[in-house]
Amino acid sequence: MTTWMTISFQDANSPTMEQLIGFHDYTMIILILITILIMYLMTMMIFNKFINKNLLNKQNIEIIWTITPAVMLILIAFPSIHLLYLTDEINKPLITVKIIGHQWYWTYEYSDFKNIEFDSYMNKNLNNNSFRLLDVDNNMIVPLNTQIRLIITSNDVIHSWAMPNLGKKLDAIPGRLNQTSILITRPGLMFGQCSEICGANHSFMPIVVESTPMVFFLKWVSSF
Ligand SMILES: [Cu+2]
Repeated sequence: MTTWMTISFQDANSPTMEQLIGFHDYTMIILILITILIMYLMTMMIFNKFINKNLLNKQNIEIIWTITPAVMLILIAFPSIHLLYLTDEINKPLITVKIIGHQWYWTYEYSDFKNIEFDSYMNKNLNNNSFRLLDVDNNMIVPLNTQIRLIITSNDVIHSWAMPNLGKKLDAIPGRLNQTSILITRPGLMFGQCSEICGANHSFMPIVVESTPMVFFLKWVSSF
């Protein structure tokens, strides 16, 4: 984790997040260009002598300032909706992880493998290598470059399972199963936090995803 990650996006660890960052940059370019254009026009209005009768009210100019913003909105809306539905896609997952929110910890279930099930609490025993308020005792370990289905629910109040560098944030709602899928393209640790105000210790139920090659994942699975 670097300082830059705390003020902007973290490095993308999944194709979804790469696309989201690309869309953010694309939208920001449009926003900056609009801002510059509007500031230029407003400045020019101040120094305008208003000697041209067609400048403020005429059929042609009204068509221009109606069509242009509409085109700009379409240029933003279409990639946005495309990305939204792409993110929602379940791409033939190989394994399924069930994530259950509790006040105030997470439970992970791997029902594909002889009922692996464990709780994930925030780690309070800090040393020089730990991240305060972000480390947990049991990481959610998943294989690399594999389509993984996430089934997210809650046992008490609404929580939200969020992993910024995968571009995922899904509510954990009691009595309801929410489904999404992830594909992790880089090995290592990923940090996230519960993103729904869920009670007194809301800030103390962090999420750690550990992605590892399939060989090591299967070795971890067989250790249960
Ligand atoms: Cu929570």
